[in-house]
Amino acid sequence: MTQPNTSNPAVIQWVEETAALCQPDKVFWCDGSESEKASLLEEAVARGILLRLNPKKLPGCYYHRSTMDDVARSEDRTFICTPTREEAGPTNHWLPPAEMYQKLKTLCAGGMRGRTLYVVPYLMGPPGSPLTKVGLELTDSIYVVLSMRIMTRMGQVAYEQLGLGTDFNRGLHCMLQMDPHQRHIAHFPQDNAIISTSSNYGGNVLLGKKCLALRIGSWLANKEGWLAEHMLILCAQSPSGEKTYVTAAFPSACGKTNFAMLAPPPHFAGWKIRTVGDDIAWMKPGADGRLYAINPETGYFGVAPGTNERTNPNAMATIARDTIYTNVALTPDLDVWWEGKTEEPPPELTDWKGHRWVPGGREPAAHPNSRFCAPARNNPVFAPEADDPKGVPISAIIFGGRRAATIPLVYQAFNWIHGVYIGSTMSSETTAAATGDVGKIRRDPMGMRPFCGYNMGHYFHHWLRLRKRLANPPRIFYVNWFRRDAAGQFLWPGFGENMRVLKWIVDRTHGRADAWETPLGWVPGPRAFDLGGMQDFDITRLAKAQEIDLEDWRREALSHDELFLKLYADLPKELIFQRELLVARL
Ligand code: OXD
Ligand code: MN
Repeated sequence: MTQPNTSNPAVIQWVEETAALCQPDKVFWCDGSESEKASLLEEAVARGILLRLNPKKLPGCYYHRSTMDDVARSEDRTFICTPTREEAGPTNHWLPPAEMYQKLKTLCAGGMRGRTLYVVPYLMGPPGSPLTKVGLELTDSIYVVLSMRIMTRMGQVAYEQLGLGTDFNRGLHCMLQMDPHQRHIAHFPQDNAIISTSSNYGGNVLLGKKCLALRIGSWLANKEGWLAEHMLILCAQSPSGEKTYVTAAFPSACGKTNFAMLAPPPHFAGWKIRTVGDDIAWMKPGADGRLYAINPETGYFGVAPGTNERTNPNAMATIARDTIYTNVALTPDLDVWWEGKTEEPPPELTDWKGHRWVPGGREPAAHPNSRFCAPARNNPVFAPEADDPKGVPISAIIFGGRRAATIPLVYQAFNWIHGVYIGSTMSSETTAAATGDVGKIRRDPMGMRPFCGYNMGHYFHHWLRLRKRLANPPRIFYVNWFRRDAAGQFLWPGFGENMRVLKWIVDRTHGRADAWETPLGWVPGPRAFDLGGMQDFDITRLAKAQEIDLEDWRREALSHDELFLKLYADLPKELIFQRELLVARL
C-alpha cells in the first residue's frame, strides 16, 4: 500500500521525516495481510533475495543467503546512546546521543535511493496485555519485512493498539552498502528509538527482537518496574494435569530453543512440555505476589546446525513449512541441510557461500550460525497460553551456560539474593551467534551481557529490588548440560534427558523433592533424581556431572571478580556479601 493505512499523526510525521532523509523511491505501508505476504514473497523471489525451496518437501519455505561478513550479531558495533556514559555502564559501547544521531543521519541521507521504504507496524506481546509494546520499523529490506511478519504480531493490529498515541518505538533500518565499517546498531533508550545500518542479519535488524525486546526493553523495565530477560518460557504439565511454568536464561546458541520444546523420554510418559517462548521473557509481579511472564515474540529465530530429529523433533516439525532459512546448505532438489541434520551429509550440496560442496572438506556446508525463522504456531507443542495477555505465573527461573568443567549439572540457590548472585556470575563459552572468538569463557550475567540496555550494576540492583514485590518469588536454579569428562565426552546426554533435571526442579518448586545442602546450593538427594529407563547410563557419570571440586571452585570464585571489578562502582553490596559467603563455604 503506498498511502498511509493509519491516521496516527505522529506515525505519519515520523515516516515523512524519515523518507525525506533517506529518499526512497517508494514508501510501502504494510498491513500484515495474507495477500500482502504473497505479493512480497513473489517480489523477493523475482529480485533474487529469496529462493523458493522445494514445495513438496518444504511447503511455504524460502532460502536467503547473506553477504559473507554479515552472519551474526555485531556486538562491537552495538551502542547504547544515553546522555551519560555511566547510564550505559562499562559493559556497553557508548556514544552521546547527539553525536550518534549526527553520524547516522549523515550515513542514511539518501541511503534508500532506488529502494522502497517499508513501514512495518508491530506489537511485541499479545494485544491488550499491559506489558505489550508497539513498535514501528522503517526498513529497506524486504527480507526484514517478511521475517518481522513471522517474529511479531505485525500489521493493522499494532495501529489498533496504538490508536492516536505517540508511545511507540521508532526503529530505522537502512541496509546502505552493507559495508561492515558502516555497521551500527544504535539504541537511544530515552527516545525509545533504534537505528541500525549496514547489516541484514536478524539479531541486528529484526528490531523488535534484541533491540526493542531486550535492550530498550530492559531500560524500560528498570524504569517501569518489570523485567525484560533473555529467557525461554515453558510449561511442564504432569500426568495429573498440574502445570508449572519455568523460565530459563542461557546465552545465545546454548540450547534455549531445544529446552523450550523438550520431548520427554518414554520413561516420563504422561508429562507434556509446552513452549510459551524460546528466547525472550517479559515478566512483571502480579497482584498475587507471583511473577507473570509473556513472550513478546510470535516466532523462532533459531540456530539450524545441530537441530535434528533426536535433538529437537518439535523444531524439525516447526520448520518443515512457512520458514525462512538463512545461510544453510542446499541440496540439488532444493531441500536444506546443515551439520548435524543427518549423520551422513548428502553426497552433494551447495554451501552457504553458494559453492559446490562435497563431504570430507574442511569448511562446513552451513554457516555455524545459520538460522531458521519459523512461526511459533507451527510448533506441535506450542502453548496456547502464549496468547494470554495476563501471562503465565513463573515458579522457577533457571540460569545456565556452556561450561566444559567445574559447574555441576544442577543446583538450586538458597534464596532470591543468592539466586541473583548465581545469575550475575553466569558464564559460558562464546558461540558463533556473535562475531568474534568461539569457545572462550566469558561472564554473561543472566545471559544479558550483550542485551542489557543500561548499566549492568543498576540492572543487578533492579533484580534485587524486585524481590520486595514478590510475596511468592520463583525459585532459582543453575544448570550446565555441557560438562565433559577427561576424554572430552559429555557427562550428561542432554536434550530430551534434561527432562530428569526439569522434573527435579518442578518438584522442588512444589516442595516435594529431596535435596542436599552443598557450598554452592541445594543439589538433588540420592533418591530425588529419576534415572529410570536410562539405558547405557552409568550412575557414576551423574556423580561426575554433579561433582563440586573445591579447588576448582576457589579459582571460579576468583574469576567472578573479572566482571565484578569492572562493575565495582555500581555493584550492589548484596552481591559482594554473597561472594564472601561463597568463599567462606568453600
Ligand atoms: C538470538 C541470539 O538470535 O541470542 O536469539 O543471538
Ligand atoms: Mn537469543
